[in-house]
Amino acid sequence: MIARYALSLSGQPFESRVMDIHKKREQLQPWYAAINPAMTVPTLVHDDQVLGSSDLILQYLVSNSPAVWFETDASEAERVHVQRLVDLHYQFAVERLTFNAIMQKLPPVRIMFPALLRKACRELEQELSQASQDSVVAIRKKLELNHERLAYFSEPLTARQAEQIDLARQLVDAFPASPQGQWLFGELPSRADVVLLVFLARLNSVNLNTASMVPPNLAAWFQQKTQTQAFVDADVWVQFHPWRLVTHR
Ligand SMILES: N[C@@H](CCC(=O)N[C@@H](CS)C(=O)NCC(=O)O)C(=O)O
Repeated sequence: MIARYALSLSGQPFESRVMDIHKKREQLQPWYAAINPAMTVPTLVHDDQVLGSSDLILQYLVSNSPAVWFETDASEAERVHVQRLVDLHYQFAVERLTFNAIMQKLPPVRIMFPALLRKACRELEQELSQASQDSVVAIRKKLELNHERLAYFSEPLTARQAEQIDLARQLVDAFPASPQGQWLFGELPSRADVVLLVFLARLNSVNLNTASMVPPNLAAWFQQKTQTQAFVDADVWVQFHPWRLVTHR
């Protein structure tokens, strides 16, 4: 969603190739591993450049469409500020917040999600035994990540989500409480705008876009941005779509 929104804002035409990362696990297929050895989505391929994560895609788009972005003419201090906000955003484990919220809302998921993780581990163990040298490290990393997830998601739900909500509030608080113009730092978007708006969309989709979490001017700005063409074109989820998850769309 971050990559799509940044591409839309850049005004760069792009072709989207939706990956089924859950059921078919297309990210593990050799053709994809060849372009993205970490076997994660998203990937952007442009001319002879391959960008294998959303933060790299953001950086690439800023240097490729400089006229669009705040960073281009920003001072050193402003650039450092934007980078700090982007880094803080990437340090936040958004899937913990999301899955905790879903588990609170839909009790069967409390059983189903760890079961799916255990199944993914079994399949990854199998893939490991047939994996090429190149993919062994990435698959081991995925296994490790899934074991970490299993450990985290077996801690008591209420306490772990309370902690995550607290961290989410700290993250939102690090951003300016009011945009300075159309965007956080004036009339051009920065990478911080992109990650914050997508994060607010996620909060909204799990009913955490509340007055105690999001300052009123940011909440109004978010609502206004959701109505813009770039945001709509990027297909950023502002609501939780269980059916789209299940059908991998
Ligand atoms: N920091 C990376 C994270 C990428 C990532 O973990 N993507 C997840 C989906 S949101 C993924 O590909 N999961 C499938 C997998 O790891 O096998 C980025 O922002 O691009």
